[in-house]
Amino acid sequence: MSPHVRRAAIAAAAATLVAGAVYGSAQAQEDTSQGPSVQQAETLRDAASASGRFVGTAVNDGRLYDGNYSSIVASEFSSVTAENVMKWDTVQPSQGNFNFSGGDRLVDFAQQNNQQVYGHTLVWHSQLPSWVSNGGFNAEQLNAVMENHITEVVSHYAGQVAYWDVVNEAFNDDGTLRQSVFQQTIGEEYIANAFRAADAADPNAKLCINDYSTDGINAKSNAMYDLVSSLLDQGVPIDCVGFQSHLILDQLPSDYQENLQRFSDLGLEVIVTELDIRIQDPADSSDLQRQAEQYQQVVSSCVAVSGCAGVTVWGISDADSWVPGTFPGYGAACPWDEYLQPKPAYDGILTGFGG
Ligand code: 9MR
Repeated sequence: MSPHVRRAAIAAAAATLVAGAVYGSAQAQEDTSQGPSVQQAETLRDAASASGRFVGTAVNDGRLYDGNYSSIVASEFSSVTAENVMKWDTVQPSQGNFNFSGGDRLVDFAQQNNQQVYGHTLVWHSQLPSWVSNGGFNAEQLNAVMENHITEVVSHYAGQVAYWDVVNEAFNDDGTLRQSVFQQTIGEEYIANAFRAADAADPNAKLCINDYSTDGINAKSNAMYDLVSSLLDQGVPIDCVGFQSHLILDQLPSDYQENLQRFSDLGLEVIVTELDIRIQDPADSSDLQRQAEQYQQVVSSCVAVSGCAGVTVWGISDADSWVPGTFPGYGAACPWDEYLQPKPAYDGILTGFGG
């Protein structure tokens, strides 16, 4: 059995356990009701679980203290991703100084709410402290720095984090490898080295490569396809490919599902890791309706692809989204509005999961 097939079998067994646990608790609640009951509205996590998928959200650490925010995260989602607090600049801001406080807070929250934790991210050119990016390390030294970071972080969370984005955003949009400090100093083998280090630190975590603008079939996703095929051929322990899916209203690639499918056909899990759909200001009701349909299409594409393990949205509320800060003139990208009221997009996701 090749390493990735072995990993996929472990993954399937773990997913069944999680789904069973969630379903089991819902059953227990129903069994205590007397006579005809008023059905509680179905949540995203119920619908996702019924389709054998997880539904996740990025969690903003600073917002977990808001009871309205945290109760939505707890009740609607079966998976959580740290929006920022598991990134290198937070976790190892200076060499050898590790800070797991934010990540530990999220893991505790997830355990209290019977949720999976999706780890984001180990090796990325952004949110990388300058002691790494401008440290003047040679190839051997930087490889050791990278592997040590991975070993410390993954072993700290071993058994608690189900998936890791091991390498994030390795490509340019034209499909060439991004000239990050890792690529420039170590060369392309930094990618395989990173996966091997993560596998050694937690053989049960599922290990992903993640990128944006790989959502349709294009030069960048073709390059990703070639890279992961070659990693599999070399026996590198890779389990999954993340498709960030930071989409623009009315620009969902028509070959979105076909693209997920071709990666799934390699025997890898595919995951929609950072879904949002931004709208040019001001969003009107027709925009919000089309946004709902496009959220639904993304989710139903995942449900239609056997290897698609789940969908994570990149934040619940328009009040906290990264979009307006990065794309001035765009917003309204999330499933809840700035007052934490569900938007039509919420129903789109629910319907996409078959709810
Ligand atoms: O949402 C994150 C935002 O709060 C940070 O300021 C930003 C810094 O780069 O990162 C955002 O999340 C990114 C994710 O980690 C990787 N893919 C793109 C996401 C949006 O920029």
